[in-house]
Amino acid sequence: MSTLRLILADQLSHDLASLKDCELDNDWLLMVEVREEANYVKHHKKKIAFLFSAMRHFANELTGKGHQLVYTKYDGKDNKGSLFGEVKRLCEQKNIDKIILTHPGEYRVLVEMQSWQEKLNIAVEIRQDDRFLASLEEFASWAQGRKQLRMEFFYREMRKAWHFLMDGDKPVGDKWNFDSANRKALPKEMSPPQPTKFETDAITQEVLELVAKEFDDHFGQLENFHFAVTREQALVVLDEFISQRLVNFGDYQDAMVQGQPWMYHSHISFYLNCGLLTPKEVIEQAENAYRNGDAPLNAVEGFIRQVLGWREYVRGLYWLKMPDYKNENFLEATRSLPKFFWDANTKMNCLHQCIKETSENAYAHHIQRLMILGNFALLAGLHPDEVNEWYLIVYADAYEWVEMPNVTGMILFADGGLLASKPYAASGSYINKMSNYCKSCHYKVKDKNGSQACPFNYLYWDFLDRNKEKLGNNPRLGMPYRTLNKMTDEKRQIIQRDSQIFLQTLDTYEKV
Ligand code: FAD
Ligand code: DLZ
Ligand code: SF4
Repeated sequence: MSTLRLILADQLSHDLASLKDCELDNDWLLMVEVREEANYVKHHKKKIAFLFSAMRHFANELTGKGHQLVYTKYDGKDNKGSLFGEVKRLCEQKNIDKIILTHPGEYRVLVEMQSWQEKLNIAVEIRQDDRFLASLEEFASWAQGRKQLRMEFFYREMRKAWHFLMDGDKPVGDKWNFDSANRKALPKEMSPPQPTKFETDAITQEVLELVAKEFDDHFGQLENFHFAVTREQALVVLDEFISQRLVNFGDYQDAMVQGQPWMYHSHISFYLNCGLLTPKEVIEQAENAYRNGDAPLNAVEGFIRQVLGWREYVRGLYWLKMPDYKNENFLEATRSLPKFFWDANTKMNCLHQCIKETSENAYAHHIQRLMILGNFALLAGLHPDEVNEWYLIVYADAYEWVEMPNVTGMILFADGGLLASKPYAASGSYINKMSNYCKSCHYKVKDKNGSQACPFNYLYWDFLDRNKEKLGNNPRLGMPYRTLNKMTDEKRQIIQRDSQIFLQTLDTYEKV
């Protein structure tokens, strides 16, 4: 009798919970490329290529360590097309009396796994995913009894619990948060370094050909694939971030520059989320850079907050609130996703640039996802289901546990303020301050109304006006609502008229 241990595409870690206590000669490891997972949303071509290549490399490492492993390729002749189908097939072929799994990253996969014991009549053990720094129980106990689940307070607890960036029981620098120093636009003379790129090897080449053939109708470009596909390569990306970019990460964290999709960000979310890097090692390296005098505190604290704070927090929130979280739509948004989210064919230059780069790279940095794409989705009242699906498709780091709280909670305020204390809504002047997109735009960022005016300008006020009943009492929106209330009726009507014309044109799929 032996044990089957299934390893999912985002579980590529040698010290994975379900690999602990594995008996080399007795147990069977299973990794599968399946139609169900690759098509339940039509993932970006680069995302599929990245995961399949990283899976194949990881499988080779495991067999190199002496494991017995069955690997099902996507175009394998007997591929059953689903996780369950492949697990069942192996159970029938080998003498399996137990299945060991690591907790998956998506609720639908967990529900599926929980049905296997009964369906197969074989014992199934689902182990906690201990690659995260907060267990689901720890998050739930932090959340219990709190009216508001603010990330900032969770993050402080995590700093203390793990003793990251602490001097005794005090935060280094005597402050928990250095965000106020992290909102600079990029000076013209500065040019961020190129991202770390890798040549494709024979394994990746084979996967690229497979993806070109099988996923031709999926979003995004496959050309210029340069992601890391092994832990060794992912460590190089991390090293280069720490030595070349971290120093400027804080200052320019919110900056956007046309033609610079990578900026001073780390580009490690792909690797953290699929298991090639661990959050602990990433945080330790960043802290060491500060302690060695190689990076300033605002950069290091800002970076650690993303990984130790936001990343752990959104995971805890997702599992605490699922499955209801999926149906949240506090602002009752109903509009369909505009076609330009797929083809970048819009006269709004900020959106055009961010969608084009997303298509090319399966990546956009945080402030593009939040303040350009997300801000537009919020102001235009796009339906949470469609926005969630789009974000899950287009980014190579997207799994529901991290994508959904960022979309439903952070950008759409669809959870009514569970995650964010106010909607991240902004007019064109914010975008103009933090980027150079407006300089080459068809629309005029300084114009507030009329056919030439930046649509973000009137949509911003129209959004507040439309949602006054639900947002008017939010203490953090006091200022804009006071300004709105002081506007003349005529001004408000002009805002409404411009917004209606714009949104109706959007609905007809005409170019805006
Ligand atoms: P950096 O800017 O260098 O940040 C360092 C790390 O911090 C990231 O690698 C990531 O692991 C973590 N991090 C930063 N912000 C967040 C956050 N808000 N939530 C969780 N982790 C965070 N991140 C994903 O990993 N997958 C997603 O599907 C995803 N969808 C998003 C959707 C929206 C609408 C928004 C606003 C943000 C989303 N993010 C997502 C968070 C963030 O944008 C990405 O983690 C980041 O852009 C990845 O690039 P980077 O590795 O260069 O990050
Ligand atoms: C995203 C994805 C894709 C594209 N393909 C596979 C696959 O073929 N096999 C697999 O095990 N996982 C895949 N995944 C990831 C899953 O859909 C799912 O998001 C995570 O495993 C949840 O933890
Ligand atoms: Fe975007 Fe408005 Fe600036 Fe154009 S003018 S780039 S639409 S913010």
